[in-house]
Amino acid sequence: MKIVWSPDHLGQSGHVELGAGVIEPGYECPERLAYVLDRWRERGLGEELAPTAQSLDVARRIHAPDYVDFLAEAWNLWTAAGYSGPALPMVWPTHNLRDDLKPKAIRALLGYYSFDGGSSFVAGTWTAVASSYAVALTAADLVAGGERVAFSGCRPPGHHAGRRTAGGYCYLNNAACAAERLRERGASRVAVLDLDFHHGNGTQEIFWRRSDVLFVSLHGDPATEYPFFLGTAEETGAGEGEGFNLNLPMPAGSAFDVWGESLEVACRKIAATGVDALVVSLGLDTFEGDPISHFRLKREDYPRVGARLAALGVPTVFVLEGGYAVADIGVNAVGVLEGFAGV
Ligand code: SP5
Ligand code: ZN
Repeated sequence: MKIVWSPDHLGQSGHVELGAGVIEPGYECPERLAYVLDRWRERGLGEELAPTAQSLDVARRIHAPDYVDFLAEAWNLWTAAGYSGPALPMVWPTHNLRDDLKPKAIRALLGYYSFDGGSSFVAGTWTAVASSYAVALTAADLVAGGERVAFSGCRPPGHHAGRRTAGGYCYLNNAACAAERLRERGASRVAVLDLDFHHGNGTQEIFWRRSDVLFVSLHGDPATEYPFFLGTAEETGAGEGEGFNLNLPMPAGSAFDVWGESLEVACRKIAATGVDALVVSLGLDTFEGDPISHFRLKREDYPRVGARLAALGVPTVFVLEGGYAVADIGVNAVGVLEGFAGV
């Protein structure tokens, strides 16, 4: 198996997030990928590749082009306005405010282009975001070129990023971009299976009206779990996309007996739909030791997940999403991959 990753992820460091009653250091930290790489090497899983140069064309189709331009410029606009320290949004165009009024001030644009205070900007954010995107597209290219499977060591993650909004530590939606690349390289239908603890609201939004990309997500019930405002079972897609969105929310506290059954439902949906390629949004925040999430998967469950996914028999791109029990993320991510490979 091949892993694609870039040292440019290190630019996303020193950022902060707005939590419940606190602004605190980002849970989504550089050590996360270091632990994955350590474990990858320890287990001798295979070759490490740098991403190939990627234009932003796919990002500009998946996202609003002006949003992509904003991500690239946000830090420069912030410092040019005289601010220092991480750039956090503070006003959002929600409910009965107008979301078609595009303000000029950077302190307002941050809210125009986000849905929460989880995705702040520091000097190296854009470099890291662009590298994370290139990592996912490079892995998709490997699979489009005939590899059975490839792993994208993405940082920052992507599945909360919508067409025009950052949030939940995400900026560009790496998994959605990988799916789009697989489509462009000849797959007639692709599934994105989101295994992160949190609902992949961004990916759902992006493919909501599309029948060529099936979105299936296992996650904590939005009644009590982030991102709260999307992810119920009755959301099934619209227009052409009706029937191509499947949400499988589960109560906080769910362990593998419950979660594994949802995985089975998800896999049957994917098999019944018939897809030429699979993108797995691989969050490891389903782990029992995760500090911000509330499922109870154990270390020994992860290889079983990988084995079940391999049984679908579809070329697969894994994309790293969440997972904040930093010292365990490597063992758990590599556990999925080893289960997939049948090691
Ligand atoms: C990619 C991904 O997994 N994003 C998750 C975003 C979750 N954002 C809300 C987290 C709130 C953390 N506050 C916890 C405080 C405990 N001290
Ligand atoms: Zn998550």
